[in-house]
Amino acid sequence: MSRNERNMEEVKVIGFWTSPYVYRVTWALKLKGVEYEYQEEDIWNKSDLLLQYNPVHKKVPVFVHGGKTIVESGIILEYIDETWPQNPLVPTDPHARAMARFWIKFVGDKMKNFQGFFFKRAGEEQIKAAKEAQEYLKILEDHGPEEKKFFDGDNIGMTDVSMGWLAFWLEAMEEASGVQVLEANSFPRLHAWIRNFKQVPVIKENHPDHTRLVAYFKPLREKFTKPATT
Ligand SMILES: N[C@@H](CCC(=O)N[C@@H](CS)C(=O)NCC(=O)O)C(=O)O
Repeated sequence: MSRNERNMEEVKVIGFWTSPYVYRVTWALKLKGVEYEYQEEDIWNKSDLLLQYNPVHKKVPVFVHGGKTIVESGIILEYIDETWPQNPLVPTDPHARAMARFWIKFVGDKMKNFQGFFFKRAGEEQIKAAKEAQEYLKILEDHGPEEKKFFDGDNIGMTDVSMGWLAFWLEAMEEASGVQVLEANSFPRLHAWIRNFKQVPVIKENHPDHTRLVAYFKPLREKFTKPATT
């Protein structure tokens, strides 16, 4: 099968509306202008289809192209960029590519450290977790774009879409928990990046609704922070 024929095959994304990992994939497809079918999954009541498509991790996103399945958002992003080379999402320079991969992995691996404060009850534990989140945010701040608009340069790229949770999800978690970690004074580069990111038409037109996200997070937080009954 030629590359052209393969590219024309049906693309499907199985996702869940609150998932920043799913948005990584749908943003990338939209930035490339690739048509796809979206199927909503309930991650709290997983379908047989999800278990069949992703038997190892049982998570979304699941990406299906021409009947072949790929899971793990970072791997899906690379596949998308290789399969549809228009509007490249990673730099061509091998070192810059390696660095982009490093940051994407860092953000994915450390998600628990960034979000810990949200899952802690008010008090010492929460203060500690908020400080930890800020230490990790500081790492991104120091690496963040100084002269360029985006992590990946002058144009939005794979690192930017992978950091997208900072722009929408973190804000909703802060509101739902009443704890602010990403203060404008301490994180000026990240705030500038968020403004630039939100102005990209594909992002502006496709993101989870803030009010709906806060309403989803509030009971979730209550569930996780409820004192254990004996
Ligand atoms: N490393 C995975 C993480 C995906 C992930 O954590 N997905 C969540 C939704 S945000 C999920 O499906 N959770 C269901 C579960 O953990 O059972 C990726 O990058 O795709």
